[in-house]
Amino acid sequence: MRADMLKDMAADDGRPAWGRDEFEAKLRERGRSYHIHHPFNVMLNTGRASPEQIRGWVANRFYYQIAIPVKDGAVLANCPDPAVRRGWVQRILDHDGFEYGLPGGEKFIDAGGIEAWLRLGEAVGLTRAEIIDLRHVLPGVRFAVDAYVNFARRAPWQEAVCSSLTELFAPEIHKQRLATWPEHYAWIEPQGLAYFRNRVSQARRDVEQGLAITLDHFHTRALQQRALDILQFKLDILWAMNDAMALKYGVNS
Ligand code: AHQ
Repeated sequence: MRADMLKDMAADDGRPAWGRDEFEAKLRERGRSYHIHHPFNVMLNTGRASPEQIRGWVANRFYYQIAIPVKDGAVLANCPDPAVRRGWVQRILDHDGFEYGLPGGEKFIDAGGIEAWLRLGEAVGLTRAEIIDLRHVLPGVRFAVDAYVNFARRAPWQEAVCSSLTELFAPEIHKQRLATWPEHYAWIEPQGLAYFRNRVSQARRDVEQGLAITLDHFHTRALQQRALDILQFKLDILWAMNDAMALKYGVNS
């Protein structure tokens, strides 16, 4: 968005800004369009998905997972504040992993979330090669994910931060998978679900920083509406990914 348009939006449009708590409540209200409610996800988490539908979901969501560190790198590149970057960089480590030397020459290695997602893929019967070469990624998934990365590259870094706030609703969806998949999909080795276990706490930590920045930065009524529109844009990205998968793999009723 052009600077002059942002300036206009920053101008008070006459309506008073919402208080902090009310603004947060308005953001949380958007959870009603979170993809936990998408028919494809409801099928997954109520045990009605076939192995082929689960494999399709894992292979397509891999494209989203590998985009996250690239998106977060764009936020870091656009953000001039070292204190913000210090918190935000953790997201890249969560996904790409990290290692550091220990006294005595040993190394501590955290393989990261993308590796955990590959292990989920193997646990549902995909090969690492067919996940990594993206052969299963659908056009609608690719375009939705690319829209997210390109938004983060071009938008003011505070808007990219705001777009990550779909994670307000993420702990619930990860906990739902952990509560239902072992019972419904006993054929998936339990250690394949490690990614979801790790994300429950990581998402909560992400949201602490992302929500604080959003509540601070979007301080006029017009900017608060902009924040809601950005959150809806990202909710639509997650929804569109599920639409593409539902069309390709079907939704068992
Ligand atoms: O595994 C997910 C993840 O690492 C992230 C990062 C975050 C962002 O920066 O936009 N959003 C997100 C999400 C992950 N998993 C999704 C899921 O349904 O498993 C949820 C998604 C999100 O809510 O945005």
